[in-house]
Amino acid sequence: MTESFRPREIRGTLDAADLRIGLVVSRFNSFITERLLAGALDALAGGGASAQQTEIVRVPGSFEIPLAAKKMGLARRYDAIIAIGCVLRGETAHFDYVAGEVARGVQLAQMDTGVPVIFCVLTCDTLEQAIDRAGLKGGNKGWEAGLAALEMARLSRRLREPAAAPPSCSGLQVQPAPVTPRSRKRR
Ligand code: INI
Repeated sequence: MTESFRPREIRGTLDAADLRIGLVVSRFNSFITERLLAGALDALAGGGASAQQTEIVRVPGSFEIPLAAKKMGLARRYDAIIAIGCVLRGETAHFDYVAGEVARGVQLAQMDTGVPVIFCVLTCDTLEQAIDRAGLKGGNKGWEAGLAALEMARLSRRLREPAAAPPSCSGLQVQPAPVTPRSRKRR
């Protein structure tokens, strides 16, 4: 590849100015989810977000996260949404159903609404693993989610700008097809 081949890169920044961020937080395993929430808020505040730009929606358990996230996305109130939950493996297959459905549902929520939904749902075998990821040895996944939310919110805004189109397309204007009597739908 030649030195001169430097395509334009489009990235999101971590600047929270004028972004609106929603968080949907599961009460189940709140010992963990509250720590993840604190980490996420830290990251948002670090990017310059204020409390006025941020809203928290509470749901009973992780299984309820996808519906709330989808409604939040459809409401067009937020530039990004952070989904926070913690699913711990028990003795039955319940874990697999809840963990699988929340992951699938969160992905569907962002694909259906076009609003980034950051996946901050821990799926752990033990409480110790969850504690490690909620601020102990493994850092705080909530903080990582906060950064991801800012970056995806900014990136989404940039990708909506006309300037994000490749230069070769910049002069291209798509004309709507002329409406003729033949193209009109017959009733
Ligand atoms: N919800 C969780 O968020 N984490 C869990 O570990 C969990 N377990 O293990 O049961 C859990 N269950 C509740 C579930 O998310 C729903 O709230 C409930 O089934 C009602 O729909």
